[in-house]
Formats: sequence, C-alpha cells, structure tokens
Amino acid sequence: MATNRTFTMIKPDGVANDHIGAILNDITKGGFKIIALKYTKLTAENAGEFYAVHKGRPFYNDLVTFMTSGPIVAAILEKDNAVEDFRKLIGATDPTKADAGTIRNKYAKSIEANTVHGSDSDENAAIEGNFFFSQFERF
Ligand code: DGI
Repeated sequence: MATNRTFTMIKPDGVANDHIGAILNDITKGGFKIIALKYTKLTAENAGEFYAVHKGRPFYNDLVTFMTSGPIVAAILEKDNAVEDFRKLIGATDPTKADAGTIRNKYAKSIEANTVHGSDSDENAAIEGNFFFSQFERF
C-alpha cells in the first residue's frame, strides 16, 4: 500500500539558479505538505552513499561531483500517494522528456542537472528521509 510521504532534494543547479522559492511553491501548490526542510551541502561520501545504487554506471562519478558542487535543499513531503504523485509533479529524469509544466520541464537544463530528486518507492522514501533528518527534525 502506498504511504503518504516522499523525500525530495532541490539539487545544486536548482539552488544556484535561484529556483528554491519557485520550486517550494510548486510543491505546496501541488498539494504536498512540508514535514521537514534543510539547506545543506553534500560531501562526496554522502552523495556516493545516496546514489550507491548507480555505482559502476558511466555517469556515477560525474553525478557525485555535480551533487557536491553546491548547496542543496532536502525535504520530506506529505500527501496521499506521495511517491507516485511527486514523480508526476517533477517529470521524467531527462528534462527534454519531461511533460510540460513539470518542475524538471520548467527548470532543468540536462539529465544530470535535473534540478530535483524524488524518491522512487515508499521504501526508498523512508530510507532517504532518515538519511537526511533525525527524529527531532521531522513532524
Ligand atoms: O529517480 P531519477 O532521479 O529520476 O533517476 P535515476 O534514479 O535513474 O538517476 C538518478 C540521477 O542520476 C538522475 O536524477 C540524474 C542521473 N542520471 C540518471 N541517468 C543518467 C544520469 N546522468 C547522466 N549523465 N546520464 C544518464 O543516463
């Protein structure tokens, strides 16, 4: 059964291009409640662990370098059917394939600098939320 929480990051390009406010606005207008929020910067170790599933893929090293290139915003979001609905709100991984009006369609410049992360399963949403936030930082 789908749970009602997902995890997101506004990636370094989204922060560097001053889209934090617009993206948080899209998220809340999309019906998601912000449960936890943090402005931080990943270390190579953090980013490598977060994307460990892609270790060995040709883009892995560049992805880790990109994800550590500047600050990010991490958040836990709440809504019915959160994981699936949030993936719809952000659009396809490759922004050239993302539907019009989705966050990646509006703000992303490339498949690597694709502006936002969204968990791909309920299990990963819980793992990723716990990776960034302690029990005292989410409500
Ligand atoms: O869940 P997504 O972020 O939509 O996509 P994913 O879990 O398959 O990949 C994680 C990130 O890795 C993605 O947001 C951007 C990067 N990535 C995925 N596929 C490619 C890629 N980067 C490059 N350069 N090329 C790829 O084919």
